[in-house]
Amino acid sequence: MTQDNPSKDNWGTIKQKLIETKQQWAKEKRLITGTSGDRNQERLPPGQREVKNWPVLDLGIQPDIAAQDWRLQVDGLVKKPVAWDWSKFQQLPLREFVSDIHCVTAWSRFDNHWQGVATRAILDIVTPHDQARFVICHSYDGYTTNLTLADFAAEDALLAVAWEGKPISREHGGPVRVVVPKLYFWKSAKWLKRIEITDQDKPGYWEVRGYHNRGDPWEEERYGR
Ligand SMILES: Nc1nc2c(c(=O)[nH]1)N[C@H]1C(S)=C(S)[C@@H](COP(=O)(O)O)O[C@H]1N2
Ligand SMILES: [Mo]
Repeated sequence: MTQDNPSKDNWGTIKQKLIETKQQWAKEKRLITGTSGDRNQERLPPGQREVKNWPVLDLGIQPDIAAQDWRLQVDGLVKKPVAWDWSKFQQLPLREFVSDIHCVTAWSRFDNHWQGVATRAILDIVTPHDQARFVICHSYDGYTTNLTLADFAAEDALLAVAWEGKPISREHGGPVRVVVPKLYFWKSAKWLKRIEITDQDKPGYWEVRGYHNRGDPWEEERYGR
């Protein structure tokens, strides 16, 4: 990859190359160490290295959503679908969370302090039907990612509004992004727009491009099904 500082009009091309590179990694099964880690013994999952900064990864679009235009829809197989605007969303209970980030491109970042709404609190409000098994997250940049309802409902999963005491920046997916710490970070949708609860799995942006359907870092579920 080039060390040059790309000019603004090169940005789309550069990001396209990044997407192609990541797709190529899936084909070549890059970074696979072939081991599984013990999440109770080691902090770093297999094949990962710790970084102190927080890298930005996206598809070349960083949506800029004004508070008055922002909506979050939660729908599908639920008893009470909702469409919150910013002021309604503010009324949900905020909690503090601390967790590590593990990106499939091999960087991990420890001890991120988040503030946000527990995904369980969201599910309690909308109340999924008994047939519900999957959650599809849809974002303002067109990105999607799929999770099982159980993974989405993990006790440490949240819709984050703040990181290290400050509102989530636009580049990191603000105003609201998902954080599911137990899975690779591509499962954590930035610029969240819609949470679809379904009985059918729908592989998302990276999942249809060779990335693993579940993405557990400790099992090194980087690629494949
Ligand atoms: N909406 C959206 N969410 C996304 C992505 C994206 O391109 N669009 N990229 C994913 C990937 S591959 C990663 S590693 C993380 C990166 O989040 P960060 O830029 O805050 O580090 O967001 C995930 N969520
Ligand atoms: Mo990623």
